[in-house]
Amino acid sequence: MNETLPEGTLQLPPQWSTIAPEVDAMYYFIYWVSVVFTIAIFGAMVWFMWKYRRRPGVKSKQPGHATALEITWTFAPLILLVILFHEGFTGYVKGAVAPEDSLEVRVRGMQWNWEFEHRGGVIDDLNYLRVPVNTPVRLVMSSSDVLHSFFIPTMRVKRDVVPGMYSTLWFEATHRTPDITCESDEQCPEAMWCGKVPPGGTERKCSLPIFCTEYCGAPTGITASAFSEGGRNTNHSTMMGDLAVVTMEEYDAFIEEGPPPPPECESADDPAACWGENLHSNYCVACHSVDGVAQAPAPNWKGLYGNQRQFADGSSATADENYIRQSILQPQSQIVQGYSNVNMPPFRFSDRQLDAIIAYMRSLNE
Ligand code: HEC
Ligand SMILES: [Cu+2]
Repeated sequence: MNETLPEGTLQLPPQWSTIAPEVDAMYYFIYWVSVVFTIAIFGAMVWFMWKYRRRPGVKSKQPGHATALEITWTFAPLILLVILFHEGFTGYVKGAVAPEDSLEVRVRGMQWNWEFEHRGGVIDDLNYLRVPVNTPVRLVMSSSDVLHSFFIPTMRVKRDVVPGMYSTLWFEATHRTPDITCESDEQCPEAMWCGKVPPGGTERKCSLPIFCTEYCGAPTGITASAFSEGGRNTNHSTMMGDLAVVTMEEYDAFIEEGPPPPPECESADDPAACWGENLHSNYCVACHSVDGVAQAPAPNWKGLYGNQRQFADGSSATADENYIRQSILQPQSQIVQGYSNVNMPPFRFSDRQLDAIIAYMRSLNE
């Protein structure tokens, strides 16, 4: 991809979204109105100070009434304010209401990470958002704990993420982010930084920054210096994310395949089982043990694969691959006997991830 990237101005970062030119036009309009009025008002003040300065022998006269002048200075600003309101309001509505055909991505803010969930329940690596280029994307955002605020400067979007309610915003990216590996921010194009290693990758890449602009709490004893060592998201001021704009084909491939396996599993003896172990420790360890002993609050995984299962409704089945898939995707379809009082949440994984979990379960039997 050799397309030229947008450039910023002295005051504003490059325009990466379709709405950015309008936002900036509004900004500059208000800016220049302020500049002109500041100069006019201060100029008039200084000029009057000089013109009507105190002089010996000159007595001040009572000012008379100037109807034309009074009407002018009442209505001229009024018209200006009406224009400003109209422009601001239509712009706001446009930014608030996503186009019908928008692609939807769920965003969850939590202390101190962003989690992104895509079509089909595919959850990407924490703090990593990928969106297709030239496609309106609607973010449906919620918070698991406190008030956060989602901000992408280059897209000109920002909205509070409030506990107990959904908030939304949308944008359409106009350029694909170039593939540049990096070690420091200076190696990246304007307004990009050297982001984290993309899921499944091995090297850091330039990305567009995502910020949380709400003061969403800070643990004691952790400093922002962790940030400079590449370790982000250790407290409020480092609650950041990386945005990658990809092509529609790349995006679809990602949804199809799901997130790639962790790179450290590539060299493992059994890469699938390694990935499955990784998933277990991320999503399942709270309930499922793998030591063959603990049976609460959920069945132990050791010895599970290939075993005969008894269900609460009296039926039974062999724990083969199909059964395990079904148990993960629709846990309530067959409840294991003795476990009717704990509800396993439904998980949505890609086929590759499900295979990895099954491979891990099998490896536990060896
Ligand atoms: C909140 C606790 C909880 C979590 C988290 C959880 N499970 Fe479960 N799981 C259960 C319970 C309880 C059962 C038994 C009842 C049932 O069959 O639904 C169960 C049953 C299963 C079974 C069938 C086991 C058998 O003995 O036949 C499989 C397979 C399974 N879980 C896989 C997973 C995977 C994979 C994950 C992580 C991605 C996971 N579970 C996360 C609670 C949990
Ligand atoms: Cu936050």
